[in-house]
Amino acid sequence: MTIATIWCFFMFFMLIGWYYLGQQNLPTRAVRITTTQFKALADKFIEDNKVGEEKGVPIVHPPAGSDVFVIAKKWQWTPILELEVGQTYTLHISSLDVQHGFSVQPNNINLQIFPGYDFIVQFTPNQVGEYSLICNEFCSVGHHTMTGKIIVK
Ligand SMILES: [Cu+2]
Repeated sequence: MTIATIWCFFMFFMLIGWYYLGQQNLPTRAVRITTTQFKALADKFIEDNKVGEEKGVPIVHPPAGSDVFVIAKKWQWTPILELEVGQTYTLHISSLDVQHGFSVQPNNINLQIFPGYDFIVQFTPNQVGEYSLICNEFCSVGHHTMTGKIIVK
């Protein structure tokens, strides 16, 4: 019992410690926003920075260091981002319907995305290549098809 109790406390404090030591999750801020407001901001961002399209999904190339909007919606991440290596971008991510999970692979970034909140996170891609964006929160029947892309040049 004593060992189990000590272990419980150790694991509990490791949860807090790992936030600072583990570097597995980026610090985020969340601010309230309606889905209509977020969609309007994201649509304007896409319209202003669109450079192409892939299977109906817009590809955007925002200026280095700018604010970047990503929409999560059953079952698609919009848009496809084209970013520059070594530049820091401010990502704004929100959902227009249900809870989704924003997961960038192979980077170890995992964020829970809810409708009604703008999740703001600083992102600096440090390697050239194509990053996969997947949903890691079950969001009903098409969940497994919910993939997106970040292209780093
Ligand atoms: Cu999902």
